[in-house]
Amino acid sequence: MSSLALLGSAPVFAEPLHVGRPNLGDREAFLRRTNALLDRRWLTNAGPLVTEFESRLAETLQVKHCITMCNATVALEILIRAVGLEGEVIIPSYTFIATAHALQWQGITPIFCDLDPNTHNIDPTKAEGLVTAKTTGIIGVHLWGRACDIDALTEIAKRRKLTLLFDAAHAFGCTYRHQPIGRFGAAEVLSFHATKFINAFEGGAVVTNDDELAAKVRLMKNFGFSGYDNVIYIGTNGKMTEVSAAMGLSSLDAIDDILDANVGNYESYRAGLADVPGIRLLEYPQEERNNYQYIVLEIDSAAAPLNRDELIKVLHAENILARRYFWPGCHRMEPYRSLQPNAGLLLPETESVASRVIVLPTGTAVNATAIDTICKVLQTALVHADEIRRTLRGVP
Ligand code: T4K
Repeated sequence: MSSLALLGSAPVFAEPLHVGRPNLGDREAFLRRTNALLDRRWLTNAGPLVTEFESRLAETLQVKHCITMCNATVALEILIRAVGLEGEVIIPSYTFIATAHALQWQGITPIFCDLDPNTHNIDPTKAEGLVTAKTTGIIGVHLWGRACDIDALTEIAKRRKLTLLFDAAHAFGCTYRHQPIGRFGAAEVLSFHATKFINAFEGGAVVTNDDELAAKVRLMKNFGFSGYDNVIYIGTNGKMTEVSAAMGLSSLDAIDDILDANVGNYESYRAGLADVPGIRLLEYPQEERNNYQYIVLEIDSAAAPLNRDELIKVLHAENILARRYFWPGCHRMEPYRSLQPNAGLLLPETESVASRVIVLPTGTAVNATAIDTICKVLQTALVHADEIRRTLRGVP
């Protein structure tokens, strides 16, 4: 480590180290596909690369239908509409804001459910407690690629006659009971945003085994067109472009390399943070597959001499742009904060976890040397906690 700013001198990294730096996949394969699509002059609207991407995704996930979209948010919006959700839908508050917005955008009220602190996922028992006469569905989110308690949610949804969907934006390549995520509930939604495990610049998909639902979603993402000049359903424009599919396919080609890099990075963080008091690296169940796309720390303020927000300031001063995902929880963001000002009263675990989490850089853009430095920054910060706290408070 050449220098350690600890809020003072030059940062330890000259250039910012971002969370979510894209995995570029096989660059040559991407350029070959891009040249070919330019030669074909077929740029979007169900082109051959989108078709190939869809069938490779369906094959990988062992699911009958994969309908790609321009991003996961639009995929969620379309799916929510296609299954006919209305009234109230139960979701975790601890998720990216898109899960909530996809409902509110269409006049459906997201009802925020607390999480299970052991998994960071929606707590099924608490979800059932939120069901009212207006509830039409539950959307579970497989946060950090760790599956929700799908069995419990499925049982509740069946008994209470609710539609169950999953936001699987984090969970491509992950399993539940050894089966690929993508086949559960009525349908699941994937994200191929630039920051995701597999990326298509921007992209998403609805995956399902339901033939009728798949046909409806496919119509809805293309204005409801069924052949030339024939619109048979209300729809929007949710299509993925060919260049996105080229990137998605090249990402898929490189999936083993990306996973190796993520797992290697995870092990480096584990070794570097093993003996650091108050810092716990979130674990992924060994019996399931995960894509290790998120390095999640929980800071225990009782055991660590600096709290989460103080550590974030130290990391940022060193050009390590760690994130506080998904702080402060959807219920504390607009419009939900104004519409449901008391929602937090039912979300103690969400509030607690959201105040403890730090997400660190990983992926193919990060190497073991950089991770070693990041871990040393955290260790050193905790050793110098008193000085740092004084500096942060502006006390000489
Ligand atoms: N559901 C869940 C559970 C989700 O997490 C998400 C998205 C969605 C639904 C919706 O999926 P999409 O509609 O996006 O397909 C980022 C991503 O934009 C978002 O896709 C992702 N979740 C979320 C967890 O992270 P922000 O607001 O943090 O983005 P931003 O601009 O701060 O970028 C994140 C980091 O990545 C920065 O450190 C910079 C770095 N970055 C980003 C891009 C785009 C790069 O280094 N290069 C890049 O090209 O949301």
